Amino acid sequence: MTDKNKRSGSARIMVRPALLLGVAIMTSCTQNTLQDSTLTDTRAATVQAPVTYQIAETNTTALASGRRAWSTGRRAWSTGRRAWSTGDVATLEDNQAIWTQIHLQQAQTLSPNWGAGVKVAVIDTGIDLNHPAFVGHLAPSSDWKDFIDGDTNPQEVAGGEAYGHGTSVASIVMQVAPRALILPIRVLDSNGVGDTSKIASAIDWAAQHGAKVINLSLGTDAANFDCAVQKSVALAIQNYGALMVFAAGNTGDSNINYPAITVKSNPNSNPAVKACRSAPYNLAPAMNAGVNVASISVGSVNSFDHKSNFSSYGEKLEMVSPGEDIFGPYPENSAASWSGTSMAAPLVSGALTLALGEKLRSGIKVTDLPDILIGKTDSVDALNPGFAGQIGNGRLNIENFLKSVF
Ligand SMILES: [Ca+2]
Ligand SMILES: [Ca+2]
Repeated sequence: MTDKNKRSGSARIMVRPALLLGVAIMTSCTQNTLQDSTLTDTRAATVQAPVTYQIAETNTTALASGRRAWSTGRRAWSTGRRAWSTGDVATLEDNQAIWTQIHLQQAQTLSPNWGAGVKVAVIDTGIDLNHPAFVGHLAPSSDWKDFIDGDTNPQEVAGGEAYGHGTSVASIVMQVAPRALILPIRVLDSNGVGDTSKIASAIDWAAQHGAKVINLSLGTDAANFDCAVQKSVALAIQNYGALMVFAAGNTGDSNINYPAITVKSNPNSNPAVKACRSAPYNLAPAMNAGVNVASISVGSVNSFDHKSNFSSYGEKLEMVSPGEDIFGPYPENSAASWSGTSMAAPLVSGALTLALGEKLRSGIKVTDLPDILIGKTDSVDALNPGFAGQIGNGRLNIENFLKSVF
């Protein structure tokens, strides 16, 4: 691990969620000697019992499939240090190597509005609404939603290994685009488990409440393709002009998760999508036409541009972004770093948000942004000889992206 970890005297908590449906989560936790009495993450270290995902049997119709999805991040370590007494979140120096890697400083100079006023939906475990890091950074509370509890308070709930996941994801968007308005929507419980019918509803909600970027750091096995989610994605794009960013998944193999697996090529050629044309979805081909264009799938690399061991990959992956040891707020006024394609995706969401906060060059439409962003990545194939052609067009370079759209 990093020097930073040693310096902090942190608990190092390795969480390795299984990523196949019906397979138990195996968590492997190692804990260093605690030197910081403010550590607030001891609960996570106690989550060691295997949790079995089960397909819900009660709802067998496709509309309420009961299929489960899960978050794709894993906590690498958490410092337990207290931070953010100021009520603001800066672009944290702890992540400086990553900022250099993705040219963030130059990008933020190019986009002085820093994403001001752009709503970014974080469809996740909720966030810690009380964390001072989010003060002044959230969409109005009338936009908030919790599809797990069925209420309007998407506060993260302690007790599972995914506790803090949404807080991390939201903060990564904010660190790239500090004036974005985060719209928190809770669809995963504290174990990072959710139901795709809720995820479909969450996408609808996000679009209807003005989210221009929708981040989904979650996914399910590609075999669990879901017409309800597919239709929600299509409608968010076609009817509301939203852009979508999907984490590729942490399988470490070529099994890219759904929905990420669907967004590189025209979905109308996908047999699973064709099945959504009939009732009750009636997902017409025209509705699908722009889904791939307005969506991005994101895998993970480390700070040396080597593919992360955990990152899913394959010919259908569009790009990669740093996703290891990304530092940010953790619930209860604390801080942590996380690793996962869950962390790679919100860097891309933040990049889109920076673009949306500015006037685009004449002739460039919002729906052009994702493919321009993908096209302006830096190829890292040469650094990943075993994965050439399997890790998308390259690694995020926000400066090059923004230079092409302003
Ligand atoms: Ca709630
Ligand atoms: Ca795409």
